[in-house]
Amino acid sequence: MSSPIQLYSFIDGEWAQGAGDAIESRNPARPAEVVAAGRQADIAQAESAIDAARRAKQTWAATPAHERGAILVRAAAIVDGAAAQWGRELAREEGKTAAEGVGEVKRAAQILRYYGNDADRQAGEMFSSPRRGERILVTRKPVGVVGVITPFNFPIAIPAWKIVPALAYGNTVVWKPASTVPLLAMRLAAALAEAGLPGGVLNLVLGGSAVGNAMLSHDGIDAITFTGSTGVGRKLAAAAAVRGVPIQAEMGGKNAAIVLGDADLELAAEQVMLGAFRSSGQKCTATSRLIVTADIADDFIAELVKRAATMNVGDPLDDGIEMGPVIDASARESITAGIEQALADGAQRMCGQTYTDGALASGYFVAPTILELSSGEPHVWREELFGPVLAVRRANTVDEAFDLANDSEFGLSAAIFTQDLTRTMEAMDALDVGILHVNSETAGADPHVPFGGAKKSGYGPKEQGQAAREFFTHTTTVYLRGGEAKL
Ligand code: UN1
Repeated sequence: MSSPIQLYSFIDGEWAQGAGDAIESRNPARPAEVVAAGRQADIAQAESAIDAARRAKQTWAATPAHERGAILVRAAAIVDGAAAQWGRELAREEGKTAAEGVGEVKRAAQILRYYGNDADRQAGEMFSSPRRGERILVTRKPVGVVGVITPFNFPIAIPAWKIVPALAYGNTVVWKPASTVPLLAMRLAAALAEAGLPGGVLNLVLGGSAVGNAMLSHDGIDAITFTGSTGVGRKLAAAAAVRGVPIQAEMGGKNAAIVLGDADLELAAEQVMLGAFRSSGQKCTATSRLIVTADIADDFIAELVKRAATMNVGDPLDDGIEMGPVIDASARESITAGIEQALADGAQRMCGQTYTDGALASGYFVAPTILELSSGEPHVWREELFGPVLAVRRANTVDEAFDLANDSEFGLSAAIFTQDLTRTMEAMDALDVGILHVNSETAGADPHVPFGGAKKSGYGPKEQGQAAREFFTHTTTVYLRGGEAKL
């Protein structure tokens, strides 16, 4: 067992020993193993990080977009080069498989490259004017200091897709990552520092909710971007509204995959498995509900149960492992309690035993679980368990399948499996979601297109692509007119 890696915050361009309580991350597959350890920042350090970001903001905003972008592209190369090592560290700290961890680090590099190259593409817009001799320009400026609060489940990709556009468009950042994944946060900050990001432009503050609250109540923060639980997101949104600070909050999902009778069932089974169980179901875009038409239901459910029951669950760093643990003991407890509640409500467990001995019992493992519901067993159908649990219902008609999919307060993503163009086009209209996949799993997101949910999955503007530019900049509309020519 290697000794724990020392943790630091990164404030005003310096690595800083925290002055607050202890912080450590543990390997969720082997909870006795400490991955990284150090001290949290205290409130005074969080405030000095905000001050540093404020001092840096004018110079960074005035730095040509080409130069800002070049730093991000350099950081992309550093992150790419470290993908094999950091991906395994990610798997060790968060619990997703090493292949997913390496893929996630490469995705962070892709995000750095995309925004590094996008920064100088478009500086605003120009319109004609109803008045002679005039043009109307819409220029874009950074909003200022952005507070970034990120979750555990994508320890480097989600921070990248918030921090990188914020920086590309000229903002400075104060970032509080989830306290379970501080090592990967340090890695991303180090890559940006090594790439030449000036001091104070990105400040990493390790800590718990006290640090988040300090950011929320500080006048120096001009905007907040958050991804995490619905409960926390709503509290942050309320607090930001009181202070008049713009907020972007990505929250829960209860995403449905719909499988129609004419679908390519081999493809559908493969994709539903990936959507439900990759990252142990810990994605806001994971497939947690399956709606299958009655004509194929018996065979399709049996096929999924066969695949889930034989999945290779274990230490994410071992070869051939398909699913690792969930993040910590409280996640395992709440997911297990959700399964018990579903069974008490009348759901039928098709697969997913409880691990009672060996490494799977001592690590935070939850077996891939499929529950068939006879009607709307309320808890498991509506609440996001954020674990490897798939709730299945049968539909007699396509319309009923669409109604069941919409039967949720969330509307992040959905998937439909069919070969029928007409049904696909109906689904595009009928399904109330921010992201719709046709014949692919409910998870996944590209940096150049909007990401975010309908209904209560999100609050405020969406992320990524042009949507990111909208959130991280504000516009000045300039009525531009000359005078009488003198020369
Ligand atoms: C993905 O589906 O690959 O927290 C990304 C989450 C989402 C990101 C999903 N904000 O899971």
